[in-house]
Amino acid sequence: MHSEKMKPLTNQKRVAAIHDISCFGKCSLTVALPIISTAGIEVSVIPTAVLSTHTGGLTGYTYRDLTEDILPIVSHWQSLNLSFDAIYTGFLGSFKQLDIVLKTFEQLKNPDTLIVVDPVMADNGKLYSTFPENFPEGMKKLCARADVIVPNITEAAFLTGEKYCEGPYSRQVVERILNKLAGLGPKQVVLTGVYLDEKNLGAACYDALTGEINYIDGRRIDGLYHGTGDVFASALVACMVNGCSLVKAAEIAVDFTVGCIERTKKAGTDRRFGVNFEAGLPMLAQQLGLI
Ligand code: PXL
Repeated sequence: MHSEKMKPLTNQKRVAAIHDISCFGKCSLTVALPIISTAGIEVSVIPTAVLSTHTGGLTGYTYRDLTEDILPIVSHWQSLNLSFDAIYTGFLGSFKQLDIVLKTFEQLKNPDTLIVVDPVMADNGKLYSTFPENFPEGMKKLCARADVIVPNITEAAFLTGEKYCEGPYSRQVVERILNKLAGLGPKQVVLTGVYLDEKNLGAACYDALTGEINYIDGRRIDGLYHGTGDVFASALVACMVNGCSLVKAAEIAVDFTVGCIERTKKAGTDRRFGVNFEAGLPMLAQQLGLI
């Protein structure tokens, strides 16, 4: 007989994470894996591309597109009858992968699988250099199939046709964007990089079913810290799969991300090299009641 203590082991949750591997620079899978694992969740990965570094502010990176590997990986998984509590997508390696990832949803999801789409493609008003101009149009289809989408302000502008502008933002503008994003089809939206004044920055959450809007604030620290979108979305997924509500998950994820940025600012390391999320992992486990 198993003791009560054994239960969590048999009920361990499993997430499929579909992102690139940037070998250096702390983003995508190299942050999703440790952060979601910290929450006690098994992470299976489908790498979309392998790069020597991410593409933000760095040049000369290698780029191996893994488009042709995704469906064979999924087919093999299907033969093993694996089930996933969530599928979490981020940086994709090609335009063709948008349709392939849609197929992957069909093949791997069961009625209870949470689909979280981070429409990684742009920041600071600009589309990332690896994506063609029509990529946002294709990304809308992925957002339509998601339970939760996690765009930043720039990605939201590309997805809604709103003009990109820097903040502070009015609630009216934020709520118009949230409504348009919900109009793409996801059940819930977490818009990141939202600030209503110069001192605070965080996320705005929208639940399309209830119409509820929540603003979650953290301390605003000036400057662009690379990989923080992936750090935030990974923490959000970790919390939601552990049973947190959208708003509770966003609160923990904002706190976690702000902590990473503060630590990194204090250390004075190159902002392109990513944030120190590692030192925040024990606290994340504690907030989730795991230690
Ligand atoms: O953090 C988003 C991201 C993920 N993967 C790659 C990137 C970026 C952002 O620049 O270049 C390869």
